[in-house]
Amino acid sequence: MSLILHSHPLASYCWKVLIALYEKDIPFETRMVNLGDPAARAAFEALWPTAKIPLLEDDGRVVPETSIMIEYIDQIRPGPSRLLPGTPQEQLEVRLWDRVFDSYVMEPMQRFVAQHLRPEGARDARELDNTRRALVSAYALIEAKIGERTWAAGETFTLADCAAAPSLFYAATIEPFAAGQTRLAAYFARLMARPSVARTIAEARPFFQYYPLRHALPTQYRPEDDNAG
Ligand SMILES: N[C@@H](CCC(=O)N[C@@H](CS)C(=O)NCC(=O)O)C(=O)O
Repeated sequence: MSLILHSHPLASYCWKVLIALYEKDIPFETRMVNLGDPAARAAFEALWPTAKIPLLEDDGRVVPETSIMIEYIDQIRPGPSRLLPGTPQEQLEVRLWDRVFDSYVMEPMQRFVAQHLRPEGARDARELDNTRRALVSAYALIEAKIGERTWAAGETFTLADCAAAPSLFYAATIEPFAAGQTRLAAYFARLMARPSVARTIAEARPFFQYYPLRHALPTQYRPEDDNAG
């Protein structure tokens, strides 16, 4: 086993897999991908045509798509605890919450941030509004359905929590949680305190200066220049 993660420190889907790798305490090598460089993009596309980051390689075997990467990691390193635990029925709950965070939090969050990578005059106001509303709906769903669980799918930290941490971290810079969303806020606080998540965010911190919504980051993560002002 020799794992290579093609990645970028600011990319939310890369965080999802980094969190899983840190949960498993598994050795891996990181290769920074610069999708803005045409030659680097072409070489990366040759590995897997979507050219999305991250991409995992294990001794030359290419493993695309973050949820599959995490299932793969869980199979090759079942300890110390499973990221897809339980019976096939229980695993459906984990996969459901992984899909909820990817489809209804990560996706609108990324579309909103993509608008902010454009010059101000070139932003699509309707897209900004739609993606913000999508986040409001997703927060309401999570608040209503998470119940008394410690983690998204139960009492064990799973694949679903790997998806939740980066998606909610960046989403909260766009749309803060509503005052009454106490379960969502408490779940988010547990995620941020998880060592694998805290480590991933700490490693990304030097790059936060390039995040277009950096002013909305929680104070402790804001680039130092921004805190001064
Ligand atoms: N469904 C993919 C989504 C990955 C994804 O969207 N990655 C983003 C970075 S967080 C990306 O590659 N964006 C660059 C692009 O779309 O060109 C997965 O789960 O692996």
